[in-house]
Amino acid sequence: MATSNRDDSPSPPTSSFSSPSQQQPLPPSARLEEILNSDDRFEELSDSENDLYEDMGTATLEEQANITYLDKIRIPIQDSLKTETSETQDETLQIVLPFLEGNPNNFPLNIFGIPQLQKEKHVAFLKQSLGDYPGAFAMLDASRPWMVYWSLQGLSSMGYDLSEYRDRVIHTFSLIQHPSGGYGGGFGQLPHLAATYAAVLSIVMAGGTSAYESIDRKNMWHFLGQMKQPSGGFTMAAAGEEDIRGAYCALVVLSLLHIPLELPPDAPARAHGITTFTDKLGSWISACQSFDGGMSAAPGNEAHGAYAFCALGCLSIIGSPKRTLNDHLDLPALIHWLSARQCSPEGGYNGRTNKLVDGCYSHWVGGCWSIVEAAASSSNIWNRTALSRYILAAAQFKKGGLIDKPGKRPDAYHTCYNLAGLSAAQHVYSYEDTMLEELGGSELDAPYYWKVEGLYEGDKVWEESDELEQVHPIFVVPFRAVHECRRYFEDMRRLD
Ligand code: FPP
Ligand code: K
Ligand code: ZN
Repeated sequence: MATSNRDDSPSPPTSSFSSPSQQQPLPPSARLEEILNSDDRFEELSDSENDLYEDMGTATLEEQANITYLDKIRIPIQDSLKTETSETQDETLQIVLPFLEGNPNNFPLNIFGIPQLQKEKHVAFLKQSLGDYPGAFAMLDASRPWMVYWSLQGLSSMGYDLSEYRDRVIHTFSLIQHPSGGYGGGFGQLPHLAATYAAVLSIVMAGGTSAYESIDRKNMWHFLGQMKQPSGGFTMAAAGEEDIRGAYCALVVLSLLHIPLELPPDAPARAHGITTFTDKLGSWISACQSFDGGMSAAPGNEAHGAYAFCALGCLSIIGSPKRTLNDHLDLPALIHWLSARQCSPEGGYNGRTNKLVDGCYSHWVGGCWSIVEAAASSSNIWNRTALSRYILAAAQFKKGGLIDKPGKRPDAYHTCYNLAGLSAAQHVYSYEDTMLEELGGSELDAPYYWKVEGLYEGDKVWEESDELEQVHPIFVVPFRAVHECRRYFEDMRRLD
């Protein structure tokens, strides 16, 4: 693979296959070298050969030739019906394959012949993303807490010490904490659960007494009380949409800050017989499971991988995953749906049925597996190797930062969630049900019984220098930050 340095552009040759007579059973690396050094790969199939493969409704010869050097990844059988969806998928494959076959970015390769994780470049990219933005970014003003969270989490996953950012984090979020509780996107903006989630996680990553004390927990309790709905779910903002992001974001904040489960007296849901934050929550999440096994934003909507993570994260805060996932979900159906999100031969995940691979789903879908494995009897039910290969080979931007797919620009969001997915692939976590039974089981303490088993020891495509830090499976920040925060608030009964 080291010899692959064809050209710098992400556009692939119009056709890259070898004729049937050349398909000798060579080891993948030798075979790849042969193909890359030969002009035959640009040869067209004869019309009759093409027709033959099209009539069969299976992978074309071209696709089958690619199989040879995409070791262990198989191309699924395709039907011959052409639609906008199938054509976009075909185009995407043509864009992605050269990055899996070769090394168009000319990155240094690891011992597996895969591009090394460009940590220095990604650190530089994220540090820059914490700086100033030109005017064209004004529309992202309400997402400022997110940009802080993605950047800090990405940096910490690469082992970068965040202490230089502590004072800035405290100052920034003190200004955008709303006087009535929760956080908005910026000074003067109304509180919103997504901004509040990103703000709290950023403060938790910064860590320390002054960071924790900057949060007004009593007002937070009131704000969250306003979001709780008679259905059992949560809205994202006052009179805003009720969806599963709200349920996950609210439970993350309630658990980390150890806020009482009892709703504040002024919570509107009380008029409907709801008295705690967890009332009817499990059954509301149940209703978000769609006919195909996936999870949707709200009952009746299309399933999406990002919502699957929110659902599993939320259920894992209200109790042990083994209990809550099996009580409230058709788990085999969800596992089936999640498995179908891993694209072949790309190796990365898409977010929903018949859509395209995208690096951010490395976390939204890839991050579901630790939780699922804690609840199901099976383990090793996802392909960590293929996902890591997509991230390292296709989702690193040449100049730093990570991306959706080749040809796209990097941003802090895709950088954070590609890295979270790679970390999830590299580490094995388990859940300590017996510890929870002995020591806890109340006040949303379920997410504090995760244990690190160690590094994944199966088929690897990463070496030591490509390894990332452990990331908490539920809170998506470092373990240490999670435990220090909850310890700080553990014995605080009073809210003021
Ligand atoms: C579709 O976008 C994306 C969605 C419907 C959901 C996005 C939500 C999240 C990524 C995160 C939610 C989580 C929290 C914690 C707030 P698209 O149509 O552009 O992408 P697609 O084609 O890949 O589906
Ligand atoms: K997308
Ligand atoms: Zn994306």
